[in-house]
Amino acid sequence: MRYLSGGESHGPCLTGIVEGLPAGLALHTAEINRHLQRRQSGFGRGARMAIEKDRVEILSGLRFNRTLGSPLTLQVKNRDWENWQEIMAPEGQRPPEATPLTRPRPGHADLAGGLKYNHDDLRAVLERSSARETAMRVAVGSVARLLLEKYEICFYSHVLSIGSISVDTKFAENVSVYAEQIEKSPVRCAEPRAEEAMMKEIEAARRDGDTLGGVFELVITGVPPGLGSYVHWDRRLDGRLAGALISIQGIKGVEIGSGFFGATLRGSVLHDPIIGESERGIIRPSNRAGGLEGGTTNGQSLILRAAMKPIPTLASPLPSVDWSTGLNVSGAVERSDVCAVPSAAVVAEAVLAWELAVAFREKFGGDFIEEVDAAYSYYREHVCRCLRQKKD
Ligand code: EPS
Repeated sequence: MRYLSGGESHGPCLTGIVEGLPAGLALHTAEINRHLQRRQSGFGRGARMAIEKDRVEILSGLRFNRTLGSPLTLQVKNRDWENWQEIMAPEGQRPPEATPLTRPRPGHADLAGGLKYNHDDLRAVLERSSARETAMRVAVGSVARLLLEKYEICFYSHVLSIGSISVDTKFAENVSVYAEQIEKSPVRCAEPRAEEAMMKEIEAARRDGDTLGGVFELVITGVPPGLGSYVHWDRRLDGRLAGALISIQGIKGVEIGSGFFGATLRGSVLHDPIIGESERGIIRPSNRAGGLEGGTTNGQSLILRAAMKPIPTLASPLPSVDWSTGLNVSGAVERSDVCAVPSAAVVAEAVLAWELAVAFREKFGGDFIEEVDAAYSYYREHVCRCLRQKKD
């Protein structure tokens, strides 16, 4: 499976084309829209989210709620386009009242992008580097997720910290139990004490013209063993999942399982024993590996964490240099979010769903959904047989 996406933040729409889905997969846009809505919510978002009401339209590859096996074209319109039609016009000239953006914001793509593509107006960089692009990633990832959910693979995400405020570890360890609470929380946090403190911290940053980052965690349950492979570096699923996470705007760190903490432990403490039991066959009493060994899923839940830096657009900007005059100035001030960590967690679910679905398709193949079903059940039976055979 593969996909491409296009679209500027204040252009008419975002577009995605997904190729390689099996024919016959049930698909309802309501489910994609539900995830688009989840991405838009969260305490700390800016005024743009009050304008947008992201909804997907399917332009090809679907008939009567079943995929056709042909490319699936998705579109999410930008409501804000109405206010930007002249500034973002695909043809004609820049209107005289549209001042070019020439003060690159430290931490944003502005300077590196301006150098790379030789843009005199850095708006040309901002428009595509903006996290607006993640709306299409969520739409595409939600299609992949529908495929995986058919095989009872479930996705959870929650926020572990915002700024200096962290949740109690018991919440991190029982994410599925707290799923409902997390969905209701404006900061995707199950612990009321931390939720309140996080919101206060975001409010304080907003008052100071500042921004906040944080850490979120993803747990994916029901993953069969054997997705990805150890046989070649680019087939190792840990690399592909970590790459997908770190490609989300603002993500600066990724951990799998025990991650950096695991590096402080001895091997005898860190690694998850393999135990044979007469009732259950082979079991793993712990999951510090985060569900991945040798770049391959091992049948346990996937556990990943990602660290997001504070958003670089600051109402009280840092020093910068004017791109057109070379003079010392302050970075550009644009309408922006104060904290988008809860939204980034939803985006992360989607990008992981995509990578996992790609690996799932590699393993189980099939041009139509019944073929996938057959390959999947054959393999499940094989795995159960193997694990049950081995006893104490
Ligand atoms: C973003 C700036 C803001 C955010 C945007 C990401 O947009 P605007 O400049 O239009 O106010 O709202 O995020 C989204 C539009 C979105 O859908 O997530 C940025 O500069 O990266």
